[in-house]
Amino acid sequence: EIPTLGQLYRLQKMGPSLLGPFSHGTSAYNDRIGIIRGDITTLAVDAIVNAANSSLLGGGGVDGAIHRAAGRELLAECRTLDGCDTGCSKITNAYRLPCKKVIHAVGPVYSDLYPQRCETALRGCYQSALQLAVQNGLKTIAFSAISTGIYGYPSYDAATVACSTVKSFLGTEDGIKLDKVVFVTFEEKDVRVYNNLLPRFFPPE
Ligand code: AR6
Repeated sequence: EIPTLGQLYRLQKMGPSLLGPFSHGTSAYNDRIGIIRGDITTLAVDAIVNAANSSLLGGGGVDGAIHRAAGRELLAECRTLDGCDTGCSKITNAYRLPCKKVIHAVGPVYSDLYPQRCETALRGCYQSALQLAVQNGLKTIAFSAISTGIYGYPSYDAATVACSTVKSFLGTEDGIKLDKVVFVTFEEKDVRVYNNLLPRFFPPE
């Protein structure tokens, strides 16, 4: 049974600095999963996950917002990384951002001709970002809705991949090392989709 949006989650408008929403838990159902609506660049988590492109040299959307907020040093570090393959992630410092690290994941450009290939790549983004967080001793990670903007991945399908990959990972030996995974929604369509899917993937314990 899926509770209504209002019953389930307190969607929070983010202020510039926060630990509050994370320590209180943003979800009524699972204290390791959170959902927030707002600008990912304001989150004081250990790592935020950028929806980058394979050059890692910045762009529009959330990538543009992250580079603007982090400052030029981020671009300078990204230049040393030699790009990143689709479905993979690389980690950098966060410079002027309130988080500790930025994980740059390169999502697929969606194509209905190759839905399976897109799904595999998107899964790879979440999996590799989670792995990088653990390898770097990070405990809290916030994901942007990778590929669902400029890259055109249907929101519902993308959120399904996000939830299922996170759920599997949290159950592994590495996954135990993470305290919290937050899904950051920005547009209304993604809010609706996550409010529908989260209680199904992360039911009350
Ligand atoms: N905070 C959180 N989420 C955001 C923000 C923000 N400040 N701004 C946008 N979103 P997109 P993609 C959401 O287009 O589809 C760039 O040019 C947005 O509503 O940023 O993976 C890169 O360089 C959407 O749900 O990323 C690549 O070339 C989600 O972030 C290309 O876009 C992702 O949308 C990547 O496209």
